[in-house]
Amino acid sequence: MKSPTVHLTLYRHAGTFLFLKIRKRCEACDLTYVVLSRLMAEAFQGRGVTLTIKPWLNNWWKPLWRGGWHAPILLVNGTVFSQGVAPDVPGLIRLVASHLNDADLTARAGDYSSQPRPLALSAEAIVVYGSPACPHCTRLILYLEANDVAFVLRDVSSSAMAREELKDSTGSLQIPVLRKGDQWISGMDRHAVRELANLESDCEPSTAADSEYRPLIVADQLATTVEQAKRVLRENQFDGQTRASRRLYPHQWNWDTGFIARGYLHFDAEQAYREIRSLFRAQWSDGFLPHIVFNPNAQDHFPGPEYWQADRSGRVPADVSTSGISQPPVHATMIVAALDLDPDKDRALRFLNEIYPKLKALHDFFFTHRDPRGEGLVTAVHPWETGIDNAPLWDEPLSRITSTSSWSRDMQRRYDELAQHGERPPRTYIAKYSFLVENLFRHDYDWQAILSRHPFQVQDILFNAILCRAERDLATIAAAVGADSAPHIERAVRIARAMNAKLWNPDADTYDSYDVVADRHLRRETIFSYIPLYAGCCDADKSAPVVNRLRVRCFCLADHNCVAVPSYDMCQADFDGEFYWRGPVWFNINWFLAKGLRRHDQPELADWIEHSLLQLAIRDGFYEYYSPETGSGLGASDFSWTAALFLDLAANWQTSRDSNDHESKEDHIA
Ligand code: 9WN
Repeated sequence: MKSPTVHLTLYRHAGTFLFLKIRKRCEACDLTYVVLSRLMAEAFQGRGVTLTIKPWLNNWWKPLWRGGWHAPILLVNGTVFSQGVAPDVPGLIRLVASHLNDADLTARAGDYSSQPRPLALSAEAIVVYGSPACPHCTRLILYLEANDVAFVLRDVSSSAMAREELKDSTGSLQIPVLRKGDQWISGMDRHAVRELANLESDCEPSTAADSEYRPLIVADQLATTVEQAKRVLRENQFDGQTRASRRLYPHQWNWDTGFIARGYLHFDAEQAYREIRSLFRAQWSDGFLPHIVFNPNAQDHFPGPEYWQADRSGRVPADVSTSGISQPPVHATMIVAALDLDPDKDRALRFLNEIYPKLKALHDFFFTHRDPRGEGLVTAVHPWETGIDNAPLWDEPLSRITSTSSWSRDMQRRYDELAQHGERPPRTYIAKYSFLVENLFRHDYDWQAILSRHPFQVQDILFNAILCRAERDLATIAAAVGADSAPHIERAVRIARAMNAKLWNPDADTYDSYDVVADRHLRRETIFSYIPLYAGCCDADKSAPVVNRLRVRCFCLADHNCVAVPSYDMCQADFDGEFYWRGPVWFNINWFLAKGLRRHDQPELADWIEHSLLQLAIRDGFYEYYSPETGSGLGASDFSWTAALFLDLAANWQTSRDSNDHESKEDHIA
């Protein structure tokens, strides 16, 4: 007989509908999430209870016809259990137990009933309102412990009394809250915490990181989010290809497609190959791969093909519209995994055989046309070409451009319509971006002429590290399809040598990008300096100092103050956790970093990053990027590469859990 199942569905006050987007935090929703996560990991564990979390605005009509209109809405087997407030925990346990006919579970409801009020506390006592399943609470608690601050913990997920106190003192249910007498602060704001707890101020590099700490991943929630990730990829398809995002980026983007293909390899290898094929269909005759392949049937995008005037190059394939700059070549690295992930090995080999010459032509292009002095380093000609558009690294080279351009107004309009204020580069930057594009098409995309006078030319550390890794992976592909792998290995060695000589900064113990026009290093404390770890291209004597520096700078590694690794050092005065590539957490960069740390014998740090990413998506969905301090999703929602890389991380998490289970079973037998 099939054992009974209870389906819990939570609609959080989040999501988008048409042009509406919810951005306001809903504390009752956060609390409900925390309560349910905890129950799934404890009382409901192994009892046939499933939990699905959905953004309410995308689905508002579904709970409505069951009588639910006020998020958070919790349905138990399709019937509204609670709405507008966090659920009554013992009542929920009893209801689930009655559906399951589980007397043992009914008895456990008592474990979650109200706790007595704490004894009268002195005005100096510190009280934390939180719950073990809330990541920011855990961060706050560990932070207080690390700083030897004594406190009383009131768990609002198990105690209705604690919830009342919280509501009385702060007027809301948002957690964590740290209270001292009648002062309180909400959230994990370590500056405010230090002030309230009378600790000396810090914005010190975080040496107190606890490498043992990993966010909790609940297998059922992970499984549900995996299905959501697949759905996001499918729903982002248009005319057979996956758009970077439905509204903000409604065409096919270059490095996005690489990441997206990696995600599809986990459940639809045929689609992974279709994505890569479609991108390379737009490859120019010199091997160049454009950063956008425009779909004429998709919605307008600014700047569209008419602004790029790519046809002036005379090298664009017939019937395709493209931009005129490229992006970091992640494709060989993403698709080499077909050899392991595609269950149909012949099909994988057939595809790799087909794509190998195109990948080779792309890598050849970079060395033939973008390395004019034969240094072994590729030069990018536009900030968009690096993929990290407004990284602080580009401020200095862009400061040379003073011209204005006609399109800044249109571009600004697109950002105003589609993105939130303060999350995108300002108009002054856009004018510079457009000036650079105009300079490219005025030279008919003649790279030699461009490189002799273009004002923006950078040897980007991220781009070159990615190419170094990609050459190694292309060597693997070459070997698999019976081609010569030696030239790729040689080229990887050449890039590595150049990176370790020219881009190494001995004073900082890490790598810089290089301003070719000014002939000097671009030293800013960005996370991109550490990506050579991932490429496996660091000299043997350099990797340990790089890891060491990463640990002691303000990148929050395994630190409870952050949700994952920010893109810019948080101690920098111009760090901005909401501003695109100048602070937020990005999935792809964290994915690279975790791989790099694993490669360099730092499995705990790599686990921390990967678990943090999984938890971010489980909790908030698949955003373009996230605030490192609050974890809130920013930029485009349902962003394709976040969903795709989530699938890759989830599969790895499952594999390593299975192998741990297997090992522990073997230990037991032994
Ligand atoms: C310009 C599509 C792309 C990413 C880039 C990211 C952003 C475009 C933009 O979106 O750039 O290419 O309009 O801001 O910076 O990495 O490929 O997701």
